[in-house]
Amino acid sequence: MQLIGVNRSPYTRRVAITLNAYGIAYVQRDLSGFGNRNEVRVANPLGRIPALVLDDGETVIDSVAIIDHLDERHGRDRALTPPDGADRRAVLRVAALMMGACDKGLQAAYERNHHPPEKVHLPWIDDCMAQMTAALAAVDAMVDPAQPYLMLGRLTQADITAFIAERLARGLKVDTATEMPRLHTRSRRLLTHEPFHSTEP
Ligand SMILES: N[C@@H](CCC(=O)N[C@@H](CS)C(=O)NCC(=O)O)C(=O)O
Repeated sequence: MQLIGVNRSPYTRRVAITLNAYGIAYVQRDLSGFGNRNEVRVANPLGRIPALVLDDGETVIDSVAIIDHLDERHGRDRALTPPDGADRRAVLRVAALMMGACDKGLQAAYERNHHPPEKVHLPWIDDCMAQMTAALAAVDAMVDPAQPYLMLGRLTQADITAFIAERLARGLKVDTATEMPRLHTRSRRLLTHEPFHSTEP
């Protein structure tokens, strides 16, 4: 199996952590959506990472579709996204909040990095960052420091997506230690676990 993408991308890292958590062997091609677009397009005509090339040559694109495939194929009774019911909805709610937070954080970064300075619209950046931090604060409020994981007493996609969103926020200069202290501490602890540690960019 081949994972296409760099772990600087939160979407790619989510997939890399998931592959590791499921104990799936893979090789990674460190390609960037912006810097290596032509190479990325071979796997994904949109030119975005991540993409996952399966052993039979089929390519799955977009982190949501990739996670869905990995859960279906490798999750069995311990899927990182529960298969149905209230548990599934609860995990998907956190994942949607955290992936939305990543989308917003990256929109803010793109506004700053992909426009000439005179065309950067600061209110848009502020609005995106406010949405990102509001979502992170909501999940921070769900963290029970006495419990090792966010829900169900075990690792789920809620933890993985909260981890990558907190790390992205930190990279975007959000002071998560002050603004989302429980999430910040939780991320630091998860980083000592192999699937998280081994995917550090
Ligand atoms: N919805 C996609 C988003 C993927 C995405 O935005 N990837 C970025 C890197 S973080 C990318 O490749 N951007 C290049 C581009 O959009 O041109 C997913 O979840 O996989």
